[in-house]
Amino acid sequence: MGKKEKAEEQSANPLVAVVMGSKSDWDTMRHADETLTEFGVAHECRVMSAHRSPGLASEFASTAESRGVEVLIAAAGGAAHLAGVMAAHTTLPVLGVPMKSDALNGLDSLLSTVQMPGGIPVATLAIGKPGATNAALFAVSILANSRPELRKKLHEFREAQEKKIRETVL
Ligand code: RP5
Repeated sequence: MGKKEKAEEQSANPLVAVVMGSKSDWDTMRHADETLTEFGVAHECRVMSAHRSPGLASEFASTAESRGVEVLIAAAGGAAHLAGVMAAHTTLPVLGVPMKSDALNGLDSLLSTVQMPGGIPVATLAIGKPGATNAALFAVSILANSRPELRKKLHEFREAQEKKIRETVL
């Protein structure tokens, strides 16, 4: 199967939805996309904004569960309300990824994403690329609770990661 066909197969009936506030977030969020692809998890990536397209954002989150999505990853920068808005409209787990911003280096995004009021949780990851990668790994970890093949892949991933460190020669 070619790369394009594989990507098409993975975006049919997505288990994970990766949403971001702007196309400018893609360079960071492609790391979440790549990680989910590596684990063979069906997912979709979409741009929507809590502020610029509020109708789309609320509609997307409200219908995610009925479409078979099990985990939402939401990335935004600055006044980063996308993950919170997603969480307000669904009881699916929402993983927030704060984008590094020009003005405050992502501290604004981090605080906007993490400081949710009690009752509407957003699990917030690190700012930028590590957050994007870890959000995908966290999503895999959630899905792996009921999918032994994913649990096995996660163990193999960790083993390979450790092997690489052990074999590092300076
Ligand atoms: C947020 O504003 C986006 O998530 C992005 O991180 C930031 C800047 O967006 P653009 O002005 O580049 O579209 O909504």
